[in-house]
Amino acid sequence: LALAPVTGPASSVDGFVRQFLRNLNYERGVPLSASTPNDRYFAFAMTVRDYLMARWLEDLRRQRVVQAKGVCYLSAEYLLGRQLDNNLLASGLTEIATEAMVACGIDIEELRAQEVEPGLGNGGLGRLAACFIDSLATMGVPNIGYGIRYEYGIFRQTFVDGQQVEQPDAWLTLGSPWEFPHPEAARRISFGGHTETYDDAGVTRSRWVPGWDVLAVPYNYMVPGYLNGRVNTLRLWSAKATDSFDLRVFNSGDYEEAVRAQTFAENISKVLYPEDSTPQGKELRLQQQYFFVAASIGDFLEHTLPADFDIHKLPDRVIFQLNDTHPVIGVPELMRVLVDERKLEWDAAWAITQQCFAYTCHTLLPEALEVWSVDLLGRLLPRHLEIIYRINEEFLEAVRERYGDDEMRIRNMSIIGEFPERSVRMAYLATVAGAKVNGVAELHSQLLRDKVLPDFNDFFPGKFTNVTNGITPRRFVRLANPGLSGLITEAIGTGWLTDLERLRELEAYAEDPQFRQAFAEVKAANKRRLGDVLRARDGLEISDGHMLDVMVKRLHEYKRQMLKLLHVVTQYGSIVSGRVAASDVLPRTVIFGAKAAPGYAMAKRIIHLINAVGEVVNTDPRVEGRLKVLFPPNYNVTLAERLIPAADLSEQISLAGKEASGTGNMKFALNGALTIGTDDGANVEIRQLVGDDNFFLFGMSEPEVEALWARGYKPADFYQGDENLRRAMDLIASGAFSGGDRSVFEPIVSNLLYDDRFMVLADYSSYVAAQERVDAAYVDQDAWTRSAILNVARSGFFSSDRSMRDYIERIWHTPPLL
Ligand code: 26Y
Repeated sequence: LALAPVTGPASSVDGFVRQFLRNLNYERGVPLSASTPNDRYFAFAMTVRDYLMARWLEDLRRQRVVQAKGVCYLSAEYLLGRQLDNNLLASGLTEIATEAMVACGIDIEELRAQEVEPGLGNGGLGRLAACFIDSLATMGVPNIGYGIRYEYGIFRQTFVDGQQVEQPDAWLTLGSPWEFPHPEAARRISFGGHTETYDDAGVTRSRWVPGWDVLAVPYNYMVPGYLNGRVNTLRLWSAKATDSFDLRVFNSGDYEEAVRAQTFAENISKVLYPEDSTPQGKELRLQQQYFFVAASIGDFLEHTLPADFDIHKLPDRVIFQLNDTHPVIGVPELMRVLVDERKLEWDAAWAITQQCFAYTCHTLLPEALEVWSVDLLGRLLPRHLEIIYRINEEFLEAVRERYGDDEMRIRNMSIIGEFPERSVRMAYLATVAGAKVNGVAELHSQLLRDKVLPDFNDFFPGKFTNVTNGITPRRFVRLANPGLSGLITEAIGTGWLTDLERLRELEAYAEDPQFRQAFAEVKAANKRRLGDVLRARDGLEISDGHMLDVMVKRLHEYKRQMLKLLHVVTQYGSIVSGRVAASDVLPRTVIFGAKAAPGYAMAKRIIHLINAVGEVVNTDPRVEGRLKVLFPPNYNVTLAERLIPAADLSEQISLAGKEASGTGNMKFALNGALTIGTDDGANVEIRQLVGDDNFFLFGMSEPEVEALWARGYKPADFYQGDENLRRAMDLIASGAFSGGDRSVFEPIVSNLLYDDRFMVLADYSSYVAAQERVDAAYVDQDAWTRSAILNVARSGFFSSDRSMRDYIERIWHTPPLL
């Protein structure tokens, strides 16, 4: 009786109820009658956990016994979203659990609402990591996801007078039922100090004498596969002061100072940096990176591998996948462990290292490529800097051997950049060290090869490859859109959720009027469901019969929320000036969701403008309610799961050549929204698959963008040359959305007129024309629905299961463990 059952509780309503009550009583220490909703949520979550536990322990055992090659996914971000429904789905418990709550007289919706989503990521990159670990578990591929357990995730966004105000995201205040702390497995992570040489049996070696250290405490999370009885592990590290800090507190005369030192150590995992494109070069961020990467590599080598493992065989056991440059400090770290601790020869260590890492790049913006000043890196990680220098020396030597003393090329390829200060180019280090380098969509990978890293592509033929991103259909179709999922299963049976290409079988149903009607009814129901959520959450109303036009993503100039807004202002202007009768405007609700990095002034001003335009447009009686702009604050995974299934139109309108892939674009297509988009990122592949008739393409292509830049881009010419554009810009400049104050949005207007790095004005006319095609198409609801069905049917390629298969085949060589 004292021991937990090895096989988990019986899969029955009765068994679930008993386990739930047991958890409520014994884990929460409350009787049902006195329990809070949070108590009941915890007990409920723990019950789901209990079912998964035997599987998890079994997988951990199996992976120890089999010693197959696995993937260590190194990512500074995991944007998981809520766990409860996902874990219910994966364990096949949804029905039993629902009935069990009914039997207890508990409202399961109230429990669901208790869960705070762990927002441990900024956007696409973090959500991609979460989709990937879901797919790996579902495919039975051995995987550990390693990352950071930030105490505060991405900030909670509120609006005050239309302007973004950030609130801390204290997601752990009430604890989390999904995490398992393992303080006994804490690892000591060192920083600072200096290096020294010493004589090791006649060989001069270098070693690191660190200045201070912290403890990395692992927290484990279950990553259940979908109905396959497999459970992988996500291991996130939390920083804790070591006893040397405690001793300092105890011994020092300066108690306050000593406590400050302790706080300093624990700050490392305190907060997620909310910037997602312009690295700030902040020391704490480098501390975070080294902290989690050193802990993860050490953990894998010492904890996951057997004690007698022959380290030369490391490449047979693991691939460390670098999610962007954030974990790249792992490269010199593995070298340090192999050379300094395991006493391998440099060349042998380097050969191993080069096989154990692979690097995924997620950007094309030059300002987003991470660099660390040599000064800072040398202060924080002196031994790692030495190692980086030696890697660079040997690399440049090889470059010289190949090309001769081509100093220009050498300077361009050096891992150490000289301007504006001496710094380590992390993307170059990753490229030199990685067995493979991949971009995240076809176009992106091609531009990476040809434009961003052409010298490296030339030097390392075959190193560059593509893996187009994907999304998990479990969360973003099955859970987010139960109506559509039911319809699909009714039509083509089960199986599509783990073999998404089977959605192709829906193509025939696009021609079936009954199916089209059912599909349209699901969309309508999803809109009502979204309406309920927005009303309760934000007091916002969605009008009946409106097309839902949705643009949700981080706020960035390159993503061009301003282009969408100029279209809104154009429509508004034509109504109030009387050029178009309100009754002739197709009713639309435009929904924005976007967080701006707190230090990104222009992005915050654009948020302000969107809210200001919404305020005016939504309340102007001349509009007759036919155009609305909604901007629910704090867009996150939970809101995405409601918004995306309700959308008619998906806005993917970045300047061609700037969005590496996009993944929201895939989620919309798979939920039956039509895309209006540029030929950028994965839009290119979406359009190829769904067909031109089912996609609203506009704007310049990437080569056209390049050509216009080369000719000399003058945005003011486009302003002068297009009456609609002029009117829209003038309306904003006139103070129409700022109570007559012309200064508030002037920086936006003048930036567009005189700089416009992302060519909003150049693509404006093409965009407005495409929106007119959208309007015309939407009038024929039945044809629109047919296109929407074809979008679903032809987007199976965008399952993250397929992405995983591509990684396995092209990069990892880690087959599923059967
Ligand atoms: C260095 C630090 C400031 C930083 C932090 C986060 C830099 C970048 C990021 C996040 C980047 C990101 O989310 N990139 C997006 O990755 C998605 C997944 O591959 C792509 O779909 C998307 O196009 C890309 O912008």
